[in-house]
Amino acid sequence: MSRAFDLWGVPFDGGATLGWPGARYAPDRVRRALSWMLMREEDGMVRAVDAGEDLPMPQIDDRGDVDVVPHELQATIDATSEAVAGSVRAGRVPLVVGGEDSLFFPSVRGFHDAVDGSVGVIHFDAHFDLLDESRRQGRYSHSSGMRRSLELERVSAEHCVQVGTRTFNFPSSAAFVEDVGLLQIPAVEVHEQGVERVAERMAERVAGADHVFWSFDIDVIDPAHAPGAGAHEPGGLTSRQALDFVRLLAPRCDGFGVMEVNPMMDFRDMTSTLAAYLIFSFAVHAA
Ligand SMILES: [Mn+2]
Repeated sequence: MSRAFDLWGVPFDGGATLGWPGARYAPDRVRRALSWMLMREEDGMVRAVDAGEDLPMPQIDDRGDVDVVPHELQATIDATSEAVAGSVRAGRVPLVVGGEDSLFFPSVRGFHDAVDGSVGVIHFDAHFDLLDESRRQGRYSHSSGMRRSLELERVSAEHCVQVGTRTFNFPSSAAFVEDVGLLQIPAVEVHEQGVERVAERMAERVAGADHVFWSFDIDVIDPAHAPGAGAHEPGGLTSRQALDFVRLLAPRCDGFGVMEVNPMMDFRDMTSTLAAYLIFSFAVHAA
């Protein structure tokens, strides 16, 4: 049985309390880049060159943009959760294009609220996103998505994994990872162990979850491959590694969100283009 997909844009960057705003422009640019892949269809098939086979063209319905409220974070968060939940309840796989990473939590929440059973979260990010409420960033910023997701009733740390973390972060966030038993696979380990081994570890991690949502902050990719991000952390994944992860793990996932693509920091749309490839690859291999 093949699965169908709903594409949602969330043109909002009001939760970018650190780093650069501009992710509100991502949905339009990513949609434009997607057309390059969509035109490869022949008789309902597309050649998946990396996989070495012809595969069915995924059925992606562009649902347009979520009805964001640019000056109101909470209303935007709620609208995003509703959009995602609506797609999941309709039996469709949501593909979310942020927006900055404050849309990570409402995406997971909408997904969680629309399913029964346990929910696993795959979180690709240079950062931990484990901040608790603070005066500077509030409760629902682009730095707290994983923390808030772990508070959802049927999300447990044992089914969650963070991949691609690197450079420097808060000691208190690292202590939180230990306390709750979250698995973190830093970028260093991805480079040391290779994509296939890490993908196996991830699959084991989410094996016990009834449903899996994958949130992909584009800054998990090295700035050399993805300059159009909300912040630059050197030493990240390559675009090749990212596409390989998506090809290997998409079949195990039931929702996908790409966050933090920032066209204002981008170079000739190369990051929006990569985001479109990640989304399209996810749909091809998750279908
Ligand atoms: Mn990040």
